[in-house]
Amino acid sequence: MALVEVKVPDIGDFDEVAVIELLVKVGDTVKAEQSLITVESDKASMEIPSSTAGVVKELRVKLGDKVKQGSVVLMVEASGEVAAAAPASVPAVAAVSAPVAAASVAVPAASAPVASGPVEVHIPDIGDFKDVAVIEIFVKPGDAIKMEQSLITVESDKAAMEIPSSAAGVLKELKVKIGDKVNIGDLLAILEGSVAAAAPVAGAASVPLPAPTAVPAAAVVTATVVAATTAPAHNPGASTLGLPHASPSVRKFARELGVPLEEVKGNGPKGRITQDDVQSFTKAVMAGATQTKAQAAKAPAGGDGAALGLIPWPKVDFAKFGPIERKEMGRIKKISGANLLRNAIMIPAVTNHDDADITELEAFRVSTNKENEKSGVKVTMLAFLIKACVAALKKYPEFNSSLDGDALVYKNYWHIGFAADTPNGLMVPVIRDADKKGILQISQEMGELAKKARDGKLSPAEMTGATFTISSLGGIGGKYFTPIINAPEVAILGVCKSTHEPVWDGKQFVPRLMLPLSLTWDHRVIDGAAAARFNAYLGQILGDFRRVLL
Ligand code: CAO
Repeated sequence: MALVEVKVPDIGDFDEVAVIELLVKVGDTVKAEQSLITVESDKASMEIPSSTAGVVKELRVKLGDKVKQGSVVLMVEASGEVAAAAPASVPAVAAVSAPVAAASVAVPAASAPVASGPVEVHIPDIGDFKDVAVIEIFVKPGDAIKMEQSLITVESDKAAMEIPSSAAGVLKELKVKIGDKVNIGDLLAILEGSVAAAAPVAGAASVPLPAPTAVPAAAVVTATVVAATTAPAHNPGASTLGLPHASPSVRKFARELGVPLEEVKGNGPKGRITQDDVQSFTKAVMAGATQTKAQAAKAPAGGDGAALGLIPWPKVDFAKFGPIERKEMGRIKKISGANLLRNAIMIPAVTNHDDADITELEAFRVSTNKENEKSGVKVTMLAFLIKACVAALKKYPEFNSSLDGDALVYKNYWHIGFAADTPNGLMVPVIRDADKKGILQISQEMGELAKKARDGKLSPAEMTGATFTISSLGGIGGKYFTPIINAPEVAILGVCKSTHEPVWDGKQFVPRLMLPLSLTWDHRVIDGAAAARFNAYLGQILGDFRRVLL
């Protein structure tokens, strides 16, 4: 059986296009017309199909390579079957429809006469496609349009392509809207102003479509053949390649920013990824609110320190010193570990320790629980702490803020997160609008959320949006600790077990129930004096809870 070179066909006006996907590998059996690679210009994505059936023996291109007409894509040991519409004499290739369209929308030569006044821009020859949907509009009336500037994206179930303007000028009127179906020759837009046009102008000049003869004959012949295999990447209904659903310009934009498009959620029609989606994703990554998969893979919970220029993490063969057992960490531990590491490294955090006298408050709590025994709702110190923190956050609003670049975002809501110890690791459910809730309601919600956390049933909504977090180890023990801030919050309160201590009342030592408080704060936002005041105020409230009402 003969070895056949499969080459890039006539792809119209495109000189060099980048290989963005390899759809086959060595050893694969391919059919005639099966797509082999996807190439992309800034105006269209297209697949290069095989003109022959057989077994792939060698790949001659790799991702990122630039190819053009005649470049050898791969070597196939042919089994005899060839693409139906590709005559044996034609190179073993087939052009795709997108380049046909692109070729056909080529703008007139620069030497074309210059016109002024209204100029119609029509949908050019878009190959064999009929009734293609307008899925994206890049311009609006009043915009200054350059020659060749993309005006809209159209999409069939096989390909997506941008339609460039064949003239320059100010956009007076756009004749299509999202969802419209368009065909060759349809009026797309009316421009006004100084225009380089290919046609003599008389009144409302019409910029003619490039003559069909401008399209390479071979491309016209093969377009039909390939229509069936072009760019399912842009077909949201049947994305057989699994490529993200986005227009070529959005792909290019994402590539320039290094954004992995497959990780971006599309908010456009039919889930298409828009430029805004790429921008939002980039912002979220930069703000640390999300990670790309590659970042997550590079930053295991333990971190390797390489990114900080540190010496490598010590690699020790523990088995040398005794029997060991290795267990993979759970998903939650890995995620929280990576977040804690980032927060510990990125935030210039300081911790202030203080004690609050909760003698009376504890007596009140115990009596409340006795009175409410039958209600089934148990009030713990944490519920009072949440309420007390809300009062302190209202008095010192920067503790309820977040950093956004050089600005502080003050939140006029008070959602309090509380760290919950669960079999899967640390989770932080959130009591929303704690300022509007009483102690009993907070206690009840806390009980429910803590149970959900332990059962692994918290929804994302129940774990997000906190403005401040409390981590209480009071039920377990300890004296003080240094909690890590739950970014993008700017402070966190750590609470340990209350104990009776001798306190000097001015005349004598008296036994008082003292609650150890540890407030960690972001020194970029808060200074030491403010932190000391926050703790002191919190202590006053816990010492006399009537202050919450003031
Ligand atoms: N001082 C003394 N006793 C305290 C106390 C305090 N500060 N806080 C709670 N207690 C007591 C409670 O009154 C209760 O006593 P009784 O059983 O006698 O009534 C007991 O400790 C257990 O309380 P709890 O822990 O069940 O309830 P809670 O409201 O205090 O806490 C929750 C709920 C979900 C926060 C807690 O169960 C938990 O998971 N804590 C761990 C949080 C954590 O891991 N933080 C560390 C994060 S940094 O790694």
